[in-house]
Formats: sequence, structure tokens, C-alpha cells
Amino acid sequence: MINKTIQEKVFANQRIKEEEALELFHTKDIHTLGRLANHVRRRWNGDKAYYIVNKHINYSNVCIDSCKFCAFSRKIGKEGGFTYSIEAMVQKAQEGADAGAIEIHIVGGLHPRLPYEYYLDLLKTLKQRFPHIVLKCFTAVEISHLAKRSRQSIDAVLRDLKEAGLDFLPGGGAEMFSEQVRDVICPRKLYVDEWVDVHKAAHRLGIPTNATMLYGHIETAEDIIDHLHHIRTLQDESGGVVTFIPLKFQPENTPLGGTLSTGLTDLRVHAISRIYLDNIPHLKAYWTMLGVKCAQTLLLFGADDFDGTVINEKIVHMAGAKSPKILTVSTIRRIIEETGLTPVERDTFFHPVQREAPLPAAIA
Ligand code: V47
Ligand code: SF4
Repeated sequence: MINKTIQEKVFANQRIKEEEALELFHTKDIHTLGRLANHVRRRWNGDKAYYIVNKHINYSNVCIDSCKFCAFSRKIGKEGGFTYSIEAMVQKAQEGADAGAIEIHIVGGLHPRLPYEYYLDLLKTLKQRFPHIVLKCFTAVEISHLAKRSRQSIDAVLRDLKEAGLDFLPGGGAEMFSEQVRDVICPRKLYVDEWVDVHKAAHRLGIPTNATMLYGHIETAEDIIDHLHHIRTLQDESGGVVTFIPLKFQPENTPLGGTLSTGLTDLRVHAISRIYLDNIPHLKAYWTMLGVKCAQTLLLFGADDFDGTVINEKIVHMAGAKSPKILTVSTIRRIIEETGLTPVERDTFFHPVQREAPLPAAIA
């Protein structure tokens, strides 16, 4: 049974404290937890459940870092490493455009040699060729890497990227902010203050961002609440976070290894994120990592966004995810409709999309 005070607070749209969120973590009363999360979800999004026609492109998996949870990265010159030329990226973006994508999500490794101009030219070329497509590119870690490599401030890098065509920052690189966890799973990665600084700088420049949390490895419930606390504080201060995305750790082929989190853990993490992050409009059930069935259920436990068609994601699939490489729009709509919610096609900024022409058959 969940403490009445917590229930009353959530139903009265009041903020819960960290110790209350922690209490929710230990409850066996999953149905009430779901009702609370659903209340917050409905306050923000009514009965709408969103999806987007998008494409993921990874420009390179060459990376100077060696995060223990990563199956994607390769050291420069090693087998399995790839880096796409700008022409190859344009070709991949064209495949997305041909499939009706209105967002391209681009992230990659921390490449030791790719020149700063590559990133600017990439954005400029894609924006010129596909002016109607939103470019959601580069995690805070990549931005920090570019600042170091080009010996400029975060702010200067973001300004250059924005001028070149950057519209939105994805939420990656946050992993788990707790130092004890970070020291084990990604000891060389930037710490919480720097991750937050990149997002604040982006918000100041009018670039909205997402925020993520990698869970299901060595973290405790306290680590999760600590992570959520940093995200809620960031949002109180700068207000530019659009969607929070819990990322379920995929252990296969990674040095960290381990087993997948259970369905109930996935449910708790999403529901508690929705309840605690009362200042972030959207919560994503990222089906690529959760699996389609679990992501569907989470639409009734706090999530309002089903992400999208995704089209050929690599990071998760190289770590053993068994989810499909793509979902068609009719499949996504059927999945949402079965929950009793209303499917709404959105753009990156959550504006509803009215299509003038039908989508190509392969994606429809
Ligand atoms: O930061 C890497 C994660 C992130 C694994 O903003 C893994 O809409 C699970 O930023 N198991 C990058 N996760 C991806 C990212 C993202 C993804 C989806 C949506 C959005 C968005 C952003 O991928 C990394 C890391 O946390 N990751 N390896 C793995 N084995
Ligand atoms: Fe590199 Fe990102 Fe993989 Fe870490 S998660 S090793 S930074 S590609």
C-alpha cells in the first residue's frame, strides 16, 4: 500500500520529495504506482500517445572512450570500426527522407581525428538538402569532446553547430550521475556538472534537449533518485528539457555484462520518473531497448511517447537487443490504439503532424 500522503500529493499535483520517490521504489503496490504515474501523464498529455517518423544514423563508432556498458565503440583502425563520409551520410538521410522521416537522430563515438569542420559540414549539407527535416544530433559528451578538440568553449561550439543547422540535442551521455556508479561503468566520461552545463548552454541558445538515464546495471534505487534529482533541478533552472528517456541497459557483447532488468523494474523506473519529474512534459518508452510489448504496457504507466519508426538503430542492436530494426506507422498506431489512447504523429517539438501525401508503403 502506498503512503496516503504521497498519493494525496500526486493527485493534488504537488511535488514529491526524494525520500518519497525512494519509498515508491520499494512498494509492492504496482497498481497504485501505475495510477499515480498515469495521473501525471494525463495532466501533461491527456489521452494522447505520440510517435514520430524518424531515422537514426550513427556517423562513426570510433571512440577514444571505453565505457563498460558499450558494445558499439571501436578503437581507431580496429576491425569493425566505421566512419561515414558526408556523402554516405547524405545517402542515409535520403533513405530516411524517402521513407517520410521528419527527424534525423545522429550520434556517434568520440572520434580522435575527425575534424571540427566535418561536424559543421555534415549539418550544413543535411540542412541544405533536407530543409524540412529536424536535425537532432550529438550528445552532451560529443559536444564536450568537440569543445576540447577545437579548443573552444561549449557555448562557442553550440553556436557554430546551431548556425550550421543543429535543431535539438538528444539526451545521451547522462548514463547514471552517481559518482560511485560512474567510476565503474564509464570512469572517463564527463561528470554531472559538465553534462548539465552543456544542456544549460543549449537551452540558453534556444536549442531544446532531451535527457536520459541508463538503468538496469549496477545502480541502486538511491542512485536512480539522485539522477532524477539532477534532471529535475536542471529543468527548474533552465526549462529546455522536452522528454526524459530511461534507457534499459542491453548487456550482450559489453564488458560490463549482466542480465536484462525485469519487466517490473522497467515499470517502476518509468512510473517513478513520471511522478518525480513533474516539470518535464514527456516521458519516452523507447521500444528499441524495452521491446515492443513492454513499451506498449508503459504507455499505461506514465509514458506518453513511443518514439518512432527509428529505422536501423545500431547502438542497441550491437548490444544484443532483440527488438525489430524498424516499426511501421500502422504497427505503432495499432499498438497505441490497443491501450485505449489516441495515437498522434508528432514532430520533434511535439507539434501534431498533418501529412498531405500518404507515407511510402515500406513505412506506412
Ligand atoms: O549515452 C550505449 C546508451 C546512449 C548501451 O534523445 C546504451 O531521443 C543501453 O542518446 N544499452 C546514446 N543503452 C543514445 C541516445 C538516445 C537514444 C534514444 C533516444 C534519444 C533521444 C537519445 O545510448 C548513450 C548510452 O546511455 N547506450 N550502450 C547499451 N548497451
Ligand atoms: Fe564511446 Fe559513447 Fe560507447 Fe562511451 S558510450 S564508449 S563514449 S561510443
